[in-house]
Amino acid sequence: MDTNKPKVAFITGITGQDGAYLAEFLLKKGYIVHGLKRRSSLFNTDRIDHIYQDPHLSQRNFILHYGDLTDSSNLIRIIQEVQPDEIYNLAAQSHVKVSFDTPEYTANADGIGTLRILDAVRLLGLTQKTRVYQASTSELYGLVQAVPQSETTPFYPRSPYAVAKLYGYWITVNYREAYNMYACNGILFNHESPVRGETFVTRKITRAVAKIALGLQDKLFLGNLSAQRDWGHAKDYVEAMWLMLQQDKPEDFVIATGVTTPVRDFVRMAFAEIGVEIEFSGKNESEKGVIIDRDEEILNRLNIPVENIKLGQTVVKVDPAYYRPTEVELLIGDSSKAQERLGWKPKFTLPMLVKDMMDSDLQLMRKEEYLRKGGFYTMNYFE
Ligand code: NDP
Ligand code: GDR
Repeated sequence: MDTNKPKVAFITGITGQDGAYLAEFLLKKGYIVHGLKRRSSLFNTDRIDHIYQDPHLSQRNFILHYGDLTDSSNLIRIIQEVQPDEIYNLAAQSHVKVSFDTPEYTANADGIGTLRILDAVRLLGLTQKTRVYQASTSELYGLVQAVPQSETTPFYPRSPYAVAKLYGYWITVNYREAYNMYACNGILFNHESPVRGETFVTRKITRAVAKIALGLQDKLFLGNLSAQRDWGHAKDYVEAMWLMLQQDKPEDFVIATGVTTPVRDFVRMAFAEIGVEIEFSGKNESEKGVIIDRDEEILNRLNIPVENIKLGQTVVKVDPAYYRPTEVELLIGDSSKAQERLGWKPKFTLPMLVKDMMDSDLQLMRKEEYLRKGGFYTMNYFE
């Protein structure tokens, strides 16, 4: 192999949280990055606009292709054209709650979609050239069998999403064993960032806290506050994906921080970032979070009007509409194999992650506040 030639990567799910961080990471390493993007009636490239390159440039190292994980011929054509050294299969219907509403589509995209990628590599005779990373998940563990969860902990998926990902996991193992492919699963625990999808719980919380601070919202409705998650930062986790494809032999790895936290405490931490203390009382559906203290020095420093933070105000309520028919109550990962073999360890702690997300959402909501105040916020195109 010509060692001076830049490596070529193909990322599915490039418009998502991880796709965006990974694309940036690989470009910095000198890769030529190709990405799969779905056609959408509105622009869906917000997260990668900063690295977008004009297609009219004669030389580009960042190239997007229209496609979909449910479309085999499209995937085969792109992979044939791109001849990637590495494929990162990150595309998925990734919302656990939504998978209960769209189980068949989720199985198609997340389960069979993985097969389509692996089989395209096989059909094109690329098994000895192209390495494949599969975005597997801690949701595979589901109903707690043992903690902390490691590569040897039995799976017990608890949602159509997790069941689809279970297929993706095993078909990756099977193609590795059957066709001697370099294919591996990263069993990643929850990872978040300022560009996390807005309907996942952490981002829903940081956006709402920022809006409450600026008087743009008065309450946040959540589901199960007792669920515990092992939350890391996406920036750290995409590095682990890359490391998994740089080894002598393909293996599966758990990527996690080893610290677990209830949703309720994430809420407390997000409010603490703006100098607000929350107390929770009540149980299950009647549980609520009330402001019991505020630090005016922090509020002033952040330029948050004190009158927006009312002592005794209920800011968090439970809405059972956000409960899942079957829930995953406790996730805590043991990433010692990755630490030993890949030399990977997370740089971000949970407090650092919460601060990063809160800083970013406060800035974002200030923009929204400015637009609202200026009368630019709602434009009715149809009047
Ligand atoms: P996101 O939901 O942010 O991104 C998902 C990406 O997949 C988007 O680019 C989306 O496109 C694309 N996509 C969805 N359906 C299809 C389809 N049918 N064909 C092609 N593209 C599609 O997810 P994350 O970045 O957070 O996660 C990346 C991967 O890692 C996912 O597979 C997820 O299941 C898995 N994972 C995530 C974890 C996490 O905590 N973030 C933990 C463990 C695993 P569009 O922008 O058009 O919607
Ligand atoms: P998860 O993430 O299901 O773990 O899947 P999510 O942030 O959606 O939920 C985490 C926990 O919070 C509870 N919860 C709520 N969740 C959402 N979305 N909205 C709420 O209002 C709410 N209230 C409480 C949930 O019940 C759950 O227990 C994520 C996704 O990124 C998957 O793709 C990935 O595989 C796993 O993480 C690891």
